[in-house]
Amino acid sequence: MTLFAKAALLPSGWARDVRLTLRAGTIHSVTPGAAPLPGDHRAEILLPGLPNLHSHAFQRGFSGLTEHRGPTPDSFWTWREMMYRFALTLSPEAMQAIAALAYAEMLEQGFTRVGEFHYLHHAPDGRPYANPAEMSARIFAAASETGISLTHLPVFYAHGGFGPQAPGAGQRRFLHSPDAFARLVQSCESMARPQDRIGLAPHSLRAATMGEITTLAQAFPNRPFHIHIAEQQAEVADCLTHTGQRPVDHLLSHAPVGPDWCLIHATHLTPAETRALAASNAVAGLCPITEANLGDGIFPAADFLAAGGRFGLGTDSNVQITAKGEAQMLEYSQRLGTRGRNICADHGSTGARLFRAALAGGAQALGAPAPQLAPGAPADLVALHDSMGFAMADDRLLDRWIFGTDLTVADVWAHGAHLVQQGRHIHAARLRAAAAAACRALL
Ligand code: NGQ
Ligand code: ZN
Repeated sequence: MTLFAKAALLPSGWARDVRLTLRAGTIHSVTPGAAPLPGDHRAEILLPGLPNLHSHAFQRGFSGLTEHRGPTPDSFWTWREMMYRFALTLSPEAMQAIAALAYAEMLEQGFTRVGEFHYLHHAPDGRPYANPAEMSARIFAAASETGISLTHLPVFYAHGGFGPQAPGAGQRRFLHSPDAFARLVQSCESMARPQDRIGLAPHSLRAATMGEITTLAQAFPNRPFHIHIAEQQAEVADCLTHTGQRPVDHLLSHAPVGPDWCLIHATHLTPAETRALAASNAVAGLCPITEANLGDGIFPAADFLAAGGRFGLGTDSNVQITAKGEAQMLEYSQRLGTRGRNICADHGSTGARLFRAALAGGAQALGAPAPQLAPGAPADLVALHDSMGFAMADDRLLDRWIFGTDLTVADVWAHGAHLVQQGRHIHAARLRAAAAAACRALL
């Protein structure tokens, strides 16, 4: 496959008239200042594909259906009850159909790899399926059907809360003994395509004890290691009651947190925790649209970035699937909180800072080579269309994509496959029909 782009974001910066050749899932050559050849796919603006570092694909199935309240105040915790009720209804077939739609939509938005934080493991009665890795197999099948690259993060879940408390009935599909969990990780290894990675994820400090977390980190070193943390204030208060420390402080002082780690949300941080998290070189896994939807709070982005912190972006609950929207919401939450503008910028373009940081942080968190338009890099590419046709080749393109209205995703390649054409996933109609049928049956 060969491509010609009028403007392309190379590791060295923006270039014009760039010709690329792709071979076997990787970029073979990149030539700026070239002339197009017959047969080249013609792109306007070419970017590396973004990693989506945090997804619960099944939650796509109830997008927009938790936006009403009953007689009592609604919260993260009442949302979680609804989410659990939905989770108890899902068959393996529905899981695959919903995940495939979510992954196709991610590709349509410019995400070329997904980190699937996967905890819906067992049958609705809580017993393992005949194949204990059945639900993980459905995630791999959805990734294969759509072509997105997958970092699969099977989740270790054992408890219902700090203490530890016994798990609740709504959590019965999530639970493993440490031994059964280790077997699940092994099974996942055997399902991975060459572009896939297997990490692991103790769900949270609520669902795994510090002893379980450190044992897992020792047993499975050098892989993506993700955990939800400090998302809700009630969780911070519970952690203080049980450990005398706040969640991120507690984790950083008891676990070997380093560059393989990704702390999802990490919303509630003191200034000292913010600096310590940045210094750990772990990635903060920010999911700004879900964090807004669930009423989590505002991540201290300015202080974290000033301390050299690394972050990536995730679509988490998949209530909306949009790459530019996550970056935009991150910046807008900061503006609302600080009453300033261009908070996530260094100096210069905010869009470029957000894009480059999310690219590097997302790849780090997902244990994948950083997507870049360079020979040897994975052929994960996004072509944007500019409806205004401005002849730009600079960072304003990223500002206009993320904050403006004129740039849209036209084509996407993941691992060299041309999966999105003219804004649509090549199997969009079939995948949408299958997911719609599965969801209608559940509702
Ligand atoms: C999850 N999601 O695991 O899907 C969580 C909710 C929990 C988000 N936090 C459940 N966004 O944290 O216990
Ligand atoms: Zn999550």
